[in-house]
Amino acid sequence: MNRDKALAIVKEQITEHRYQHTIGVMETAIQLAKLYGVDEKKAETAAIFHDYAKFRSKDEMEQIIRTENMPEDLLVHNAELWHAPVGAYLVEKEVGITDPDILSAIRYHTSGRTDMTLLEKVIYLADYIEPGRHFPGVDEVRETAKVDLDQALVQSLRNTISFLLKKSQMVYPDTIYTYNSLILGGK
Ligand code: DGI
Ligand code: FE
Ligand code: FE
Ligand code: FE
Repeated sequence: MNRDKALAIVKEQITEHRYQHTIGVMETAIQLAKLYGVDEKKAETAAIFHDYAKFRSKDEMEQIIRTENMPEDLLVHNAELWHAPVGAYLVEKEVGITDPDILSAIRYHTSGRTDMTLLEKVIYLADYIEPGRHFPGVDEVRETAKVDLDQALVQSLRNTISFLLKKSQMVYPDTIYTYNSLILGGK
């Protein structure tokens, strides 16, 4: 889809602040795609739509998770996780994007998964390091992202998992599996 059309569609769904984040993710994802040999157009489209469902109500998201047979374990974990798989579903249904690579990059942009594709990794990382992000440790991940995609992912997962641990929040198993699979892959 044409970039301006895609941006106009997503702008209707999210706040101005989230829209600025989306632009940052788009620009970062294109840079990473160039660097790591990923389809730039797919990276652009996945980035633009990655947070499409961010402002849907919990009720609507829960309904979709149940009726579309998404992993039910999502429902006992943090609701922050829901907008990713629900977003992949709604982007296909409402926007008409059918490319499975793009949809899976949206689906796994929050939790990650084992054996992520390069496009999934690019979107996951772009979401974490786009210029509007100011987490502790993000600058280290930005530097690593220029030289080692997997190592940058490991660092971002480590930061996210320890952030959740410090807040005594649950950690979704797929996030741990993602971390483990990257550590294993690096050996
Ligand atoms: O939607 P964004 O804010 O751009 O970013 P995101 O889709 O990566 O959502 C990250 C949020 O999800 C972050 O505030 C942490 C929260 N979260 C809660 N439980 C988990 C989790 N993130 C991961 N990766 N794993 C969890 O178990
Ligand atoms: Fe998100
Ligand atoms: Fe993320
Ligand atoms: Fe995001």
